[in-house]
Amino acid sequence: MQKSPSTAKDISFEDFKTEVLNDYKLAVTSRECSLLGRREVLTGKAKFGIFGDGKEVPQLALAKAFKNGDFRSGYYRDQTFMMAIGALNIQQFFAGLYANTDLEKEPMSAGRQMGGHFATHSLNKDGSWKNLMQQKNSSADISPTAGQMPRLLGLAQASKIYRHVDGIDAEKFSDKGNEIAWGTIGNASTSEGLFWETINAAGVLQVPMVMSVWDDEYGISVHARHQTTKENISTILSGFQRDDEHKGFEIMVVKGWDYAALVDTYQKASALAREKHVPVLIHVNQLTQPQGHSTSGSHERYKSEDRLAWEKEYDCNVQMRQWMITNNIATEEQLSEIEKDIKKQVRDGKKAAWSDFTNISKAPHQEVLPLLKNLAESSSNKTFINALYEELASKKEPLKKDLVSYSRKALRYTFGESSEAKSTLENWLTSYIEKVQPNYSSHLVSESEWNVTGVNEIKPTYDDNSEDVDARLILRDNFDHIFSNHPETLIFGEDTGEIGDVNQGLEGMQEKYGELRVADTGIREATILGQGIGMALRGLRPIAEIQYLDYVLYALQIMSDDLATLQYRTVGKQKAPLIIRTRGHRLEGIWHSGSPMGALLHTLRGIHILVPRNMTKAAGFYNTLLEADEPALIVECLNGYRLKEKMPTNLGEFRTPIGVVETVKEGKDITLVSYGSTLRLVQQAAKELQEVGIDAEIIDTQSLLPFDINHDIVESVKNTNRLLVIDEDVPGGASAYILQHILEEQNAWRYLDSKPKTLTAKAHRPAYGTDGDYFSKPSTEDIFDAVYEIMHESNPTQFPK
Ligand SMILES: Cc1ncc(C[n+]2csc(CCOP(=O)(O)OP(=O)(O)O)c2C)c(N)n1
Ligand SMILES: [Mg+2]
Repeated sequence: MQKSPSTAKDISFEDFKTEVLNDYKLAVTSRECSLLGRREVLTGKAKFGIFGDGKEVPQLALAKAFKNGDFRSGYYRDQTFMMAIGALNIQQFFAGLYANTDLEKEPMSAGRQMGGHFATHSLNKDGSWKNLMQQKNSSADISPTAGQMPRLLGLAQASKIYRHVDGIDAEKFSDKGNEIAWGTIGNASTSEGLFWETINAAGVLQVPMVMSVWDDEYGISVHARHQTTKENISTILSGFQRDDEHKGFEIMVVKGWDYAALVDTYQKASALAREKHVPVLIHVNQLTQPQGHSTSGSHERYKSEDRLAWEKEYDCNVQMRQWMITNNIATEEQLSEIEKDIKKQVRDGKKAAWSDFTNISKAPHQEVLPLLKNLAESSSNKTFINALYEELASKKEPLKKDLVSYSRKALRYTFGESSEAKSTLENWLTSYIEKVQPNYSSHLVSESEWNVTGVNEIKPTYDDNSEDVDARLILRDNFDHIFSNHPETLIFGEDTGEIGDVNQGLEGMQEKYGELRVADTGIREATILGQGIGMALRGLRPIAEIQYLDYVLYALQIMSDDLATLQYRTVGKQKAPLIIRTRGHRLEGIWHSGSPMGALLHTLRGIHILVPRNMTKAAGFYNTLLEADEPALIVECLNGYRLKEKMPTNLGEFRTPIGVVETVKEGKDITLVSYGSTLRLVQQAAKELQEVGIDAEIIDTQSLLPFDINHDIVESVKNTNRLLVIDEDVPGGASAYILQHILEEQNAWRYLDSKPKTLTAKAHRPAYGTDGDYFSKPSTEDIFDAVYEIMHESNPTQFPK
C-alpha cells in the first residue's frame, strides 16, 4: 500500500525514498510527454495538443488516495493522474495525440476525441459490465468546460445509494458505498453555472465527492480577475464550509508545488469523504502552465515577465526536485540520470506510437496501388489515372482518407467503361470503406445484445374486472412494480418525492420505497441529469425526472454533450442507461405547453426519444427500457393524466416496442402520421373526415429516435398514396424530420399522388389563455381542413369546396 511521506513512520526511509522517486519519475515522464507532444503538433504530425504540464505533482498526490472502485470525472490536464493509476502509458499518450483509430492502441477513444480526453473501460467486449471494484475508473472526459461536473455528482451519489439501499447486487460496483468520486476542474471553469449547481447539490446531498480545482490563475489568456470574485475560489466558497451545526463542505487549500503538503491533504480528504461521505473541495493554487494553454497559442502574449519568471521558479516539478535534494531523497546526479533515461523512454514510446499509427494504412496502401495501376492500364483515361496513381504511390504516410479519395477520383475517369480492373477496384473500395467507416461511426447507440430494439413487445392484458381509471394510476401502479422488482431503480426530481410528482404518477411511492429511491431534488435540471448519468455509470438504473418538457432545455447541454455522446466517444466502453422522464406538449402558456421536439431530435442523437400517446404506452416504455442498456427520454402527455384508460393486469411486464409504429386506425384515402398529445386530435379529426367520405389511416410513430425501423409507414402510403404529418412543434421541426425519413429512407415519394405535407404549430411559442392553444397549435379543424384540401385538390368533383 502506498503511504504519504508525512505518514510514512511505518515504512523504512529506503522504501519511502523509492516511493517518492517513483512519483518523481512519473512527473518527469508526464512532462516529457507534454514537451514532445507540443513539438509533434508544431511539426504537423498531430493536429492539436493540450497537455498536463505544470499540474503533475498534485495529480500524484490524488492518485495515491485513489482506490479501486473510485471514479474520476475530470478534464484535459489529468494525464499524470491517468499515468499514475496505470491507465495511460507513453505510447498510448502519443496514440491519442495522433488519433489512432485502434482502440487497442488508443484506449481513451480510438482517436474520436482530442488527446487529453481520458477514460477507462467499464464494459467488456459484449457490452456487459466489468467488475469496476477491481479497477480504478475514469468517466470519459468531454471538452465543454465544467461539463464534467453534473455527472460527478451522480458518481458520488451512487456510493450513498449503495451504502444505504438494501437489496441491490453491488458486487461489481461498490463495497458498501466506500468509493469516492474525484472531480478536477480548472480555476477559470469554476465560473460556469454547472460548477456552482453541482457544488450546491453535493453539499445538500452530502455525497463522497472530492473536488480539486487546479488553479493556474488563467483560463487560456483570461486572468482570474475577470473570472472569479476576489480572484479566489476557496475564499468565496467559504460559506459552504461545514461547522458544528451545519452540514456542508470541508474546504482545503494547498500549494500545487508542495509535494508533501499535497500528499497529506489528499489523504485527509480521502478519509473524510470515504468514511463519512462529507464532500471536500481542495483548492490547489500556485500552479503553472510551462508551455501555455495549448498548441494554439503562446502565453508570452498575455503573461507578464514577472509572472513568467515566477512560473519558472514555482514549476511543481522543479520544486519537487529541489525538495527531494534538500531532504536527501536523491542527489542532483541521480536525478539528472533519471531524467536522461526518461527522455529516451518517451522518445522511444513516441516513435513506437507513430509507427503504429502509420502502419494502419500501410498494407491497404500496398493493396490499392496495383489495383489503380491496373485500372489505368484498362482505361482510355490512362494518363489521368496514372497521375493519381503516382501521387498516391509517392505518399510515405498515407491516411485512410487518401486511399479512399484517390480511388474514388480514379473511378470517375472510367464512367461508361467496364473492365475487370474496374470492378476489382470497386469491390476493394466497398469492402475497405465497410471496414474503416465503423472506426468513425460505430456505437452511437448500443451495439450490445441489450440494445432497445432487441426488446420484444409484450402487450398489456386485461380481464373482465379491468376498470377505466385515471391514467396516472396506471403509471403509478406500474412504477410500484418496477421499484419492487428492480431494487437498483430510483427516481428523483422536483416534487417527485413527497407529493409523488406534480401529477401524482408516483403517489405514495416515497412512503413505500424511502427517501433515497423516490427523492425530491432542488430546482436544478442540469444536475438532476448529471445525477442520473453518474449513477447509471456505476450500475444503478436511475430515472431522472424533469418536471416539464420546456425545462429540459436547462439540461439539454449536458444531455447532448455528455449523455448522447457517451457510447460514441468511448467506442462502447462506457454506458449510462439513464431514463429521463418528463411531460409536455399541450397545457397552457409559453413555458408549459412547448413541444420542442425538433430541437431535441437535432441535439440528442445517441439518446432514444419516445413520445407515447397515453400512459399505458408510457408505462410500457419504462418496462422496455429496464430490459435494455441505453439512455432514453420519455415525454408523457401533460394533458393525459386524468383521461381514462383501462388498468392492465400485467403491470411491470407489458412492454411498448421501441422504434415501432402503430396503426391506430386503418383507412384507404390518406396516411396521417402523428404522435403524443396531437394524436388524439388526429383521431377526432379522422372521425369528422369519415362523415364527409374521407377514410384516413392514422399512424402513431410512438418513437422518434429510433424511427419506424420496420418501414411500416411506406406500406401505408403504398395503399393511400397521400401523406400528411401532423405535430405541434414549429414548422420544419420534428415533422420535417419525420417527412425526411418517410420520403428519403422509405422512398415513399414513389407512391404519392399528392404533394406530401406537414401541419404544425405556428412558429411562435403557444399563447396562454383558453383559446391560446387553438390559435397556436393544430386543432381538429386545422387537421380536417388540411386533409380536405389535399383530397379536394386530387378530386374536386368528389370533394368540392
Ligand atoms: C463551454 C466551453 N467554453 C469555452 C471553451 C474553450 N476553452 C477551453 S479551455 C478554456 C480555459 C479553461 O481554463 P481553466 O478552467 O482555468 O483550465 P486550465 O486550462 O487553465 O487548466 C476555454 C475557455 C470550452 N472548451 N468549453
Ligand atoms: Mg486555469
